Amino acid sequence: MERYYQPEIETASREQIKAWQDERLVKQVKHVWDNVPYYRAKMEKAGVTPEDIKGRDDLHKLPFVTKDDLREAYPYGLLAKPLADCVRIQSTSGTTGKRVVAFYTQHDIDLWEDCCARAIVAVGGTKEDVCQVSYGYGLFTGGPGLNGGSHKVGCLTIPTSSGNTERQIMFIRDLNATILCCTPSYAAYLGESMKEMGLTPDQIPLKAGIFGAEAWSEEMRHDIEKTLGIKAYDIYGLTELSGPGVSFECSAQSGMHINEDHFIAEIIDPETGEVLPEGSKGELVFTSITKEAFPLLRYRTRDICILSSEPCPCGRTHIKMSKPMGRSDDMLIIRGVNVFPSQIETVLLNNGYPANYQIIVDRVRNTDTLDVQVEMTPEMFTDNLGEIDQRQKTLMDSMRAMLGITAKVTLVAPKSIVRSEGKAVRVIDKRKI
Ligand code: DLL
Repeated sequence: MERYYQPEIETASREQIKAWQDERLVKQVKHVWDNVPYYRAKMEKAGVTPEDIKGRDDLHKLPFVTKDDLREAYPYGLLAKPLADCVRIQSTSGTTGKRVVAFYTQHDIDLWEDCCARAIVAVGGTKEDVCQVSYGYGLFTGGPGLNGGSHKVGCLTIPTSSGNTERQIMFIRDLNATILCCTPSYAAYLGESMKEMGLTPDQIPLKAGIFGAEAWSEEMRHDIEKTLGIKAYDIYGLTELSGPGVSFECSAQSGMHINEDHFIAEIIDPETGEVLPEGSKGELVFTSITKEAFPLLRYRTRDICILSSEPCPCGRTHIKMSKPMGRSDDMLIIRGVNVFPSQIETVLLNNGYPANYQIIVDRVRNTDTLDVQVEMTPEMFTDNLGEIDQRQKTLMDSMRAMLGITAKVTLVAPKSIVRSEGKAVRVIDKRKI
């Protein structure tokens, strides 16, 4: 029997969901108009006032918000509540050096954790379960979000955070973890490590996994399910909207239900901004209708996907989104961490290198690798290998500080990276996802 965390919401009629969205949107637009001068200016420029927005059918009248707006308004420009009412920030990389900082009131955190709790119950989680949260804790939303959701469900929560594979496996086995939350690539890696230790799926107590923060294929799902002996479910979200739990998979494992009582989803043509009919492939745009501290109206996620309101056998009535099929910008997700080529470029320029570089991304044994090849200037070029080695180390340290993950940096001879006739080919992504 399908179980729900908030049945009256998760199985509400479409009319009820629309009524919630209409009412909450009107309130939200007034909230940002009254409290966020940046928004008011944007709306005035677009010629819209709160009176023009009577419900979700008027949503298209509002201007889009993009990552550029977040950068421009950094850090407090989009804050809609006094700082004294905020209790937390979470953060992720922005398009250049500036990070995205999202603020939360206690109420925002409460609703976010409800969304994560819905995801845990959807995979069969109850208070009898032991939930190991192996997403990173800290500024990244994965750990804190699922941790909060797991508490709400009443699971025994193991906050291992990411890394230290031996310890992860020890806790899974010794504490009989039944639900694992981490990135799909880390789940695959844990699976392989356990297989190498000679563990068969029936010796692993896990029964379900909640994996997201990066793209993963159906093949990868089958591999993970086989090695760990579990059902593997997808979860989607982004820091700007709260974090994981914007949408989540149910027992049907075919698309993720968007928590429509908190987020209104639209699909647009990334080139023209035109709203596309249901079933079209396009860029996902979200409006957060319940967030107090950091509400975003028509936020362009850059994720490409398809929406469907086909009835779902699980009984949930909220619309489903497909797995993201790519992005309409150049953001890469490496080991679950968002990386923009422009961040790498900034590090190079700050360290006195010309912007002749190539980023090579691959997936080796289910783990993403990031190699950056950087051309030296003729003045830097030397046959002193020790000096080159030192330069590479310095660059790797700066990259780690900027990106939050380790990149392998290789310095190459001047003019050795092939010049392209058109746009420079900065990124070679060899991963087959
Ligand atoms: O990745 C939040 C999250 C944490 C989601 C844990 C799921 C689990 P950000 O770091 O802000 O937030 O990155 C957001 O990651 O726009 C997508 O491009 C990508 N992404 C997130 N979930 C998925 C997924 C978290 N299930 C960006 N499949 C988003 C594919 C995903 N891509």
